[in-house]
Amino acid sequence: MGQLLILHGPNLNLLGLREPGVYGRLTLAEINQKLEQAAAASNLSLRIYQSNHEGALIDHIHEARTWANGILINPGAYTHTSYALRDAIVAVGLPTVEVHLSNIHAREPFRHESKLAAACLGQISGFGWYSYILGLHALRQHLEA
Ligand code: CA2
Repeated sequence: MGQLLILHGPNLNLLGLREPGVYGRLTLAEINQKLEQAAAASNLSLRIYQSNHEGALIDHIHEARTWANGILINPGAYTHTSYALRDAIVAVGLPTVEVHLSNIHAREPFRHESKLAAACLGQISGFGWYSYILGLHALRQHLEA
């Protein structure tokens, strides 16, 4: 049994409503439902949050120190800018996987760099909603090993 923090960053609350060609047709609630199904099958429990605010995301990472075994995060555009999120991940020391719906390396040059990736176990990018499921399994495997 493990407990994971699932964090969705800015604008991901709009999933399914706009830009389905880039981010897919599923809403955030539908992605969360798929995560819950995958977690139940793997004997994991999840606490899931979305925020459009960098500080709120950092607060969730800090709190995770007291209860979580790992973190799965889609930092949205903060991926490319936030040294503060990277520092928070390093500070709590929890195994963290970075996920993206789109393949950030095949998009605009500013999306090719992640400020967080080096602080994470790894990065999964480009598989749509399934990136989250791959990330969850990667964390589970890490926790079991
Ligand atoms: O591909 C991803 O998961 C991203 O993290 C999504 C971010 C983007 O800034 C990253 O470079 C890659 C953007 C999320 C925006 O979500 C929207 C959803 C619906 C409509 C518009 C934006």
